[in-house]
Amino acid sequence: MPSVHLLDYVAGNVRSLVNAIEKVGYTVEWVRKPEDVANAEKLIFPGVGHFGHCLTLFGNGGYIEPIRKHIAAGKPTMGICVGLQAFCDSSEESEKVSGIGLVPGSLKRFDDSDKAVPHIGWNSANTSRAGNVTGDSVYGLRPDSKYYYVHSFALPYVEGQLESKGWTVATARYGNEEFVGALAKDNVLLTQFHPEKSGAAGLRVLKAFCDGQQVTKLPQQPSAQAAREGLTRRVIACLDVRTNDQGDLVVTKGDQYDVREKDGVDAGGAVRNLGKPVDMARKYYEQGADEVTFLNITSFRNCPVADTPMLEILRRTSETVFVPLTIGGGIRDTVDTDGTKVSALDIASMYFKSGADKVSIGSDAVTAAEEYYARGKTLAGTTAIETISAAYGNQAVVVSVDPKRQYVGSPEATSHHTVKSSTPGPNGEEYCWYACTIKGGRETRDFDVIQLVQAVEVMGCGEILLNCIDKDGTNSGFDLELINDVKASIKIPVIASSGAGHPGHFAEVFEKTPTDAALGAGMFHRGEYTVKQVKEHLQQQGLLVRQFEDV
Ligand code: 1PR
Repeated sequence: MPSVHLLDYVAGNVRSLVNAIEKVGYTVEWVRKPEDVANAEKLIFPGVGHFGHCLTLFGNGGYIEPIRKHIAAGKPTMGICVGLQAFCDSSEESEKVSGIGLVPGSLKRFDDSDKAVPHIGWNSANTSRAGNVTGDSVYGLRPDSKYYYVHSFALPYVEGQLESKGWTVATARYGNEEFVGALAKDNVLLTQFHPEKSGAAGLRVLKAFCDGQQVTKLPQQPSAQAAREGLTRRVIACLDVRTNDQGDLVVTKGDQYDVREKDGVDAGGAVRNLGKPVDMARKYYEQGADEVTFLNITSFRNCPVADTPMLEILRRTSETVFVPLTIGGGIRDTVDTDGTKVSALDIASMYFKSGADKVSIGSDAVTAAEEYYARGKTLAGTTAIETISAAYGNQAVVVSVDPKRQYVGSPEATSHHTVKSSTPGPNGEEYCWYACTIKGGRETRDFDVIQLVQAVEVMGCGEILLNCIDKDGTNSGFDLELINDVKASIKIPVIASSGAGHPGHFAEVFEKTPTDAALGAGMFHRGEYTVKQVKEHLQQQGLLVRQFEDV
């Protein structure tokens, strides 16, 4: 098999990229020191984390000159995400550090006054906006395809500026901001999006780069509808995974977090078994899920951390599922079966190496946030959220919230932040506050969801997975009041979860709240609806979605 070289200058979550490269028919050879660059023909530079951190490592490692030579020699070079940014002049993210300067321009942070930042999700990389109306596909990019982005800083698009220097530019739009989604010139391809996480559309770009196919003909000119720009509505399939009483890992689903069967032959306590995690993840990928989330809802207490069955599930899933994978459950400092201390960062690193793109933290985030307030809103620097986001970037850290409604007669009846609810409490109470819970809802804290999300945003969390125990498994729709309230209190993206029972609930949550994504579980697992049906429904309602593409 032919090979491509991958730059390994920092421990990153590059497993998915390796899988994607292998999927398009190449093997990976590693560049581990600057001298290795000379052995490379095709070189890929995966950008990790922070602009300044990335360039400092890169500069201190002695890579900049060898890479310049590699490019000057006309050899194929690709940069992904921060790997695109590093080739620009500079970035607002670290003003003291200079970029490589191959691409003129400076990266700016997205304006968060009217939208969530980071920009997470599927968006265009459309070369026709920037003047390519010839019907050509540059490095396999198509105007009607969508690609997975996750970043807070972007290169603003200024018409004609880069084109006048010989670059072909693919653009995307987030809110009112138009930015560079990809850039190509001769032997260089730079993508702000992650091709390895962009399904068939991304694999096509990766293959075109590896095969050296700079320009091909588009199979067809897309319709205006298909080439509509902007961030699509993200639909996530979530798999709650646990061991059943036979010791097998199964996908399960609770009713308000109770996963034991209540009727039928298994009534009286067996764990509800809805299928095999790897097979179900693949099925949802093929139905068009924009992301797949695994929540390990029980910890595997009798097993060494390194043998955690979730690692194997991730390894196998990431070989065939080329959309972002999130893993949650048990991400905290722990002690291994042999007594060794294992940090939350070590656990997260194992998951990233096995193919996860994000980790989701539940109980530990609540404890850390409570301590943050107890210290007078000062950061400890040692929490799971802080250490993992420092190493892998904020976008890699999700906080999963499990709130439960607490009804009160009036806002004065509690010190917590309340909402006026259209569904009164058992005694006719008109207000409620949302209490955080830990340990899968088993323990309720005197701490509200707004306190939690505001604290974890400061600590470096990049996204909130907002469950709601009252709604979980009810098929009665999302808790719109909760979602609106949380969205109004933070800038980072929110994934609405709990209560989806049919495609109309997805349309409702996107229309009646500013949520950034919506997640479903039970309705998909029970086979009542497919992700594809949800997307079709959203599209009929005029909402922009990504449809599954075949290779
Ligand atoms: O506390 O860091 O070890 O993480 C544990 C994780 O496991 C948390 O993310 C917590 O939400 C999750 N969890 C714990 N117990 C349960 C349970 O169900 N007994 N599942 C549980 C939470 C949330 C969603 C769910 C949606 C949508 N599940 O994944 O699937 O509510 O369901 P629906 O669409 O069917 O209504 P830590």
